[in-house]
Amino acid sequence: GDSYDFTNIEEKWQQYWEEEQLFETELDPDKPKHYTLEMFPYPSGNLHMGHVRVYSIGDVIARFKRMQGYNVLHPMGWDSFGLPAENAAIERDIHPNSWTWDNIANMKKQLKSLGLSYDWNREVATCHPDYYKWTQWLFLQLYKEDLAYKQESAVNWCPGCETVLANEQVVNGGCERCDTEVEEKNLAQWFFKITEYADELLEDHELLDDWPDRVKTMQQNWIGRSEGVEIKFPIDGLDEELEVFTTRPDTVYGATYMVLAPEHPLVEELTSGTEQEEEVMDFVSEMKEKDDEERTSQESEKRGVFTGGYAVNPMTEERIPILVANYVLMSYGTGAIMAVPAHDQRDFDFAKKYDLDIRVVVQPEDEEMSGDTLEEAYTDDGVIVNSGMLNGLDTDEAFDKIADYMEENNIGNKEINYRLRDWLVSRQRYWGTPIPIIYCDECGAVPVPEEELPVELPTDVEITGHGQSPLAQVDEFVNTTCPECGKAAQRETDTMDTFVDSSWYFLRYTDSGNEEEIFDSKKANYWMNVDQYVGGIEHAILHLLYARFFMKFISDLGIADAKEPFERLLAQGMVLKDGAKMSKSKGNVVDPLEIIDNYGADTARLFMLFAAPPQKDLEWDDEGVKGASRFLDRVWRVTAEYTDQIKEIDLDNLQIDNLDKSEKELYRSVHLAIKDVTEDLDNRKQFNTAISSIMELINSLYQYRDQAAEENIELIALAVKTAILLLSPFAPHITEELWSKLGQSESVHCQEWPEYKEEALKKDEITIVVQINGNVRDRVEVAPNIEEEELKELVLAQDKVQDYLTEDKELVKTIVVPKKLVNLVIQ
Ligand code: ANZ
Ligand code: ZN
Repeated sequence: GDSYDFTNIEEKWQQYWEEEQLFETELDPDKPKHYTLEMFPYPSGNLHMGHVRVYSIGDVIARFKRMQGYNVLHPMGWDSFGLPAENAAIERDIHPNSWTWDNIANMKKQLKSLGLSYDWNREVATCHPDYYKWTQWLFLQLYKEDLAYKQESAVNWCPGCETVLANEQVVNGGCERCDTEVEEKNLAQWFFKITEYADELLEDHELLDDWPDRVKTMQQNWIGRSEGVEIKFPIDGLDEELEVFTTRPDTVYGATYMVLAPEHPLVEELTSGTEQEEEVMDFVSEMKEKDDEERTSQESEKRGVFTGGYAVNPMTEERIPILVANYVLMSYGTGAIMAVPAHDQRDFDFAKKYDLDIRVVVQPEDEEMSGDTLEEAYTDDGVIVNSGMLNGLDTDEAFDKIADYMEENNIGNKEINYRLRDWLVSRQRYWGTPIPIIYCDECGAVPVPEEELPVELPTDVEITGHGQSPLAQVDEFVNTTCPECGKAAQRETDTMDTFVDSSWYFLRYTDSGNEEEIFDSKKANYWMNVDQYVGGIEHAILHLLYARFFMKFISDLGIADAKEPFERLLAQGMVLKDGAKMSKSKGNVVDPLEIIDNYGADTARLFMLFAAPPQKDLEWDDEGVKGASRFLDRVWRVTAEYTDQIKEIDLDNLQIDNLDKSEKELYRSVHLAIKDVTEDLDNRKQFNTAISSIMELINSLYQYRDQAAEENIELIALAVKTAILLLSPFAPHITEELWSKLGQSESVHCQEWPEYKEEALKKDEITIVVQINGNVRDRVEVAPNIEEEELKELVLAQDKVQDYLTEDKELVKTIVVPKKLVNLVIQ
């Protein structure tokens, strides 16, 4: 017969879907909606296997939900601002604009060759003025609400190229391009106050039941909320106080020394003119060359020096030495700590090294501890000792008591600290969204009036990789007039972090053509939130946190109701080859286009979805690809064999009352497959086992064909059609072709998802184990309601049993355990 010519078939149906606008969606209040979204790609040039995987996963969900009767939104677009476009400009003298749009055109073609069910009408590209106009609009709203502000902050500066470097351009402390040692330089930069939403971002994890726990945990650690007390320690001989942040005020009686971060302003004050000055300043300048991570990493040794100064413990009036050390950071808390070596491991290690006092103030209820014999810090809860008014309390009670006492006596204040910092969004880059601010000598920073948006990115720019922000060199861009007073003024020349662009794109999809507003609230409220978001675990923190922050802000603006953007999150695993992530540098890349050319998109998709559950890493396997291809061939052949007969069949004529045994088995297989595939797709998102169930159905069909004395063509029609329907989300082209060959005029993707019948799942035979003298010798299949006498007779009639009932043996007893076993005692 005709074999499966995937090249022509796949192209034909892709064209058909496009012409018929099969996947274009409109708001429909009468239908339940489902919004499936995969993280949009950066248009780097070509699709890689990771893309194929994530987009195949999303496509299965979208197609399945559509067949289940949902009005499905499944859009696609481009995260198209960013550094690689500028690098291409420098290295190959291509304008970032044309580089980006060429890549978009190319990758769009590649996505289409995978047969993905996108509503391309809603396509967005973050580098398009129609899109970034609204990114700028959001910036202005944040500015209005005091959630965008400008402040000095350090950047990586390459003295060789005389330019600011992104973190990823700094390699081992040197410039990626010229290898010059990178310096820190302070620039006034824009920040978003994400910290204002820290608590809400934490609390609303509660709404995210269907997110992986590990993602929520990572976000939690990133936000890093700590409740504690800021305690003021008077400084001996100075009219000043040293403030420290501690989460363990209950251990204040155990503080035996204080530590300042090297950058702490008190360091100079305490040491200037003293004999310690030189040693301390040498230490400080050595530390300033290392970044926070290097200073505090587990491997780097704790080091410190004495400042010569003393603080007074406000609870004991004791004088305790003040040191400077590498393990305390200026960027957290107050940049200073009280050290309690008996109960903090970092302090313990440091105290051991420098022979400082270790004083136990918490111990387990049934054990006495001493600082002299302690081998590591005791960090668990326990009973307070050696602590005046706190003695005998447990740690929690002591926390509350001392915190209240300190507040009442003006010794300290309860504080909540966050590890999370405000979001630095300024980039000294060309290929990004211009920040819509104008600087006027008279009026200061003035927001660009909304009706003047977008502030367009000029195209005539020289990108050399040298000098300040490229936009600063474009006079026609920079020079403008003040919106307030009309005098000459200058535009901001920084652009925004590309994470800003991707923090709200899911909302724009709901109304991407809107020229009047960021989106129509009615549409956003109909579609949001995203029911299923699919993407890489590498975005577990930043992108997902920023998107959640923007959603909350937009919700507070009153233009959308949703508080959370993504209802369910699926973090897909990586695509590996030979045990390693596919990457150019490892030379282990398999090109998706080659696989599509050689095997077809359906095979590529099916392999990806079958080889591993979506959340797990997937090992590329050429044999697996061939296996997927053979399976599709099997479906093709068995359908082809019956096509002419099935075409004539009306499934309503299927009689199920008088099916014989093999018919019943096939009938049961059909419904079992429906049940398993539906549950795997709906709840568990286990596409690999869903595909196995379809394979089992096809096997049953072949088995039936080989065994049936007389073929029940209605039943075969049911099995074939069901298999095609179940397979259609995974392999959309071949199923569309087979469906049309069966004489159907409407797309397989517009069919209703089949439903299983509970009664069809019942196995109407049970297996009874036959034992002779307690040993299993045989099994028989019987009706579940068989009479005991009938069962005995049947068992005795079995050949294997007869073999044991030789002339010299006698059956002395028959024991029947209903529905399970028959034991024959023979002597
Ligand atoms: C005394 C103490 C006793 C502490 C004890 C801990 C255990 P989290 O939970 O991460 O907020 N700390 C405070 N500021 C610091 C800084 N700038 N650099 C390094 N360490 C700093 O941690 C808070 C604890 O980390 C604080 O509580 C402080 O040590 C330390 F048995 O104070 B603790
Ligand atoms: Zn002005």
